[in-house]
Amino acid sequence: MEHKTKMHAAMEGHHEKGHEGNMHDAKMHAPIGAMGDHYHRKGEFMASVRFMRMDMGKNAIGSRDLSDQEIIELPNPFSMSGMPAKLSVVPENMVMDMVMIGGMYAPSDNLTWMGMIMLKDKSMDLTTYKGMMNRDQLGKFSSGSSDLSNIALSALLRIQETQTTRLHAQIGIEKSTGENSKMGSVLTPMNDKKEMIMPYGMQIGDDSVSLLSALTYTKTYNLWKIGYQVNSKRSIQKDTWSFGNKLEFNIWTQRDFSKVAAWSLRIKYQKTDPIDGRNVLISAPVQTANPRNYGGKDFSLGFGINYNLRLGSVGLEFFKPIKQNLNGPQMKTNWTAQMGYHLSF
Ligand SMILES: [Cu+2]
Repeated sequence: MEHKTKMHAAMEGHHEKGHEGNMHDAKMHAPIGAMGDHYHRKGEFMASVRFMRMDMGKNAIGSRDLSDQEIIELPNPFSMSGMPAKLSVVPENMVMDMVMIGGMYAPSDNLTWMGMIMLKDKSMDLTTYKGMMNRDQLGKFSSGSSDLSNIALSALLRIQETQTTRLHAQIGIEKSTGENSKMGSVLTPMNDKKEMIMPYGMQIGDDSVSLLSALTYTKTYNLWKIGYQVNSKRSIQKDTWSFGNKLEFNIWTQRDFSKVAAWSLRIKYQKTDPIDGRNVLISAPVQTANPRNYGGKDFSLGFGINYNLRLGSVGLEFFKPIKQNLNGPQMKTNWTAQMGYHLSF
């Protein structure tokens, strides 16, 4: 402990008042993917940056896997002139990268402000099949979008705190700032290239305002910590459509395995509604053009590590779905990874 810098000591002291024997405590922050998991002491600031990657691929309806051949037998709900009667373009895989830059400040022990800026990059590979007759594969193409996506501001309110437990609520507003009708180049089932508005899932924003709310409880048992969080994001104002409302339950446990490091295990249950509303210009013989083919329920399991540096701390977390129940034909999530850095002062 003698090597500790003044700032490091001050920061940990603030975080863990009354835990003199536990100054080097890597579990003071929840697994890196959990948001709004802690509040601060009066006068403290925290800056953080997180990177997330989500990898999706293979299609399913509910929890039943679908081949491309099964997908192109499904009806195309948009019967515009010249459009095939069946789905003809199949999403094969998608990668979403996200950067989150966050700041926290506590004007009092009972209130912490938390602000966040999110940037997203989405890319997808698709296969196009002939619209009718023998349904041969015509080719593959990719599309992508990238932008500042959301800005959020929340208040974290301390409800109850003891030597070993903390209970707090979050209430906040999130504004979607990313474009909601970006164009992309598509290989059509007529075997030509066409510029079209990309389907909902490839849009960075939905131009909506959402209400964020959460309740978090943590309890420390010496080397162990257990956390529970329920959080939701609900759209309260939208343009013509918005991404579905979300409800999430989290339970995590963390254990110190050295003076500066802790591992974590997190179980997450998430329920996402289909897209609300519609942009009539988004119509193509692809599953992602149908607002009902979004959302579902999934259970996933995450493993993570938090590590305290001399200045700040780093976290890593890897998630794998255990069970997914998807609304309509959709790509499944393969895995999600997050890494981040926190600095309090
Ligand atoms: Cu913080």
